[in-house]
Amino acid sequence: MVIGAPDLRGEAHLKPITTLDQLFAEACARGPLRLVVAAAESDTALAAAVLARRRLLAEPLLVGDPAGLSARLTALGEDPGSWELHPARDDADAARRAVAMVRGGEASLLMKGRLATRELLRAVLDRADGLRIGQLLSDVLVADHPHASPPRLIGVTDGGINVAPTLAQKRAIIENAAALFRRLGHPRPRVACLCAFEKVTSSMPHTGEAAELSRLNEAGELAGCEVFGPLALDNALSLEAAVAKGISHPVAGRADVLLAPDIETGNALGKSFTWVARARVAHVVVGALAPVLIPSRVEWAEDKLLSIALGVLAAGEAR
Ligand code: COD
Repeated sequence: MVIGAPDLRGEAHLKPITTLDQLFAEACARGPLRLVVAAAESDTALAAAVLARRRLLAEPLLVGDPAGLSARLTALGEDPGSWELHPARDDADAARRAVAMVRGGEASLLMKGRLATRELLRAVLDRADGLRIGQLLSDVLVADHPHASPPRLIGVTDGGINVAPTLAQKRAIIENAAALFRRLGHPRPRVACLCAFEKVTSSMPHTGEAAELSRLNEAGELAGCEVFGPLALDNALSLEAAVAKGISHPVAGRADVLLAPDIETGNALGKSFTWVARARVAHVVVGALAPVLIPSRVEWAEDKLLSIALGVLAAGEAR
């Protein structure tokens, strides 16, 4: 099987997915996809891989130390003999091998196990042997809106890769997230450019960039989504807050995706679902030859499973 670039720009073919439960069910209906786990000696990554295999969401291939992996699989109630294990010398070797398996068409999805995110990303970004397709790579996190009626998802981007995105990079990050949301059945996702304040002010440079991104969208130069900013978190997510501030725009109070101004904001916002609200999340890196999952080592197995589901939908490839 040869894997083409994931067509994240294609039209949506399904009813909008508005909850993580729907997302999981839809992904299970599309699977299984071959998933390679780099340095798979992580209890939560392995537990997620086991569950994904049992739910026919993924066919995992594990790269790491076969003896250690076999022992962990046995402890999880699995027969290691029924698993595809690929030896690696160390974490860097595991990253390279896992990336090569995606390049070679043996896997359609890549997930980080025990190794550091940077180590996997360096293999993914390698000019000669990585997974670049000429686009910016960015991470998109998806969570249930905790109190929206009717239910809806919230996207947060980019809390995982681009540290201090330039205006051009913010634009590419929006395009990536909007394309993923179209894949989830939202034909014209609403993107809020998140700032600390809803007016342009020279003391907060991100507000000016947010206004410029809105302008580009209005001018048709940033298409396939509705972009507005600057917006603060309250008036991005709550119609009541937007009305109270006198902001009237289709994105205000109804944002599907929150564009974070920098990695710190995106990362903290994403993690606040887990560590403040105890809510589930899924996240995926898009813009590469195949979706890449970079869950933190302390992320719950259930969230890693949801990320695999999101990756399956991002890949959009059923076998
Ligand atoms: N998309 C496409 N190409 C990229 C990207 C990207 N997002 N980032 C870098 N590149 C390309 C550059 O154009 C260049 O050609 C090459 O990759 C190397 O770029 P550098 O010099 O910036 O590369 P690194 O290795 O110093 O940094 C790239 C990382 C992605 C590793 C870096 O940005 C990073 O550490 N990001 C944070 C990752 C992380 O730790 N996340 C977890 C906690 S938030």
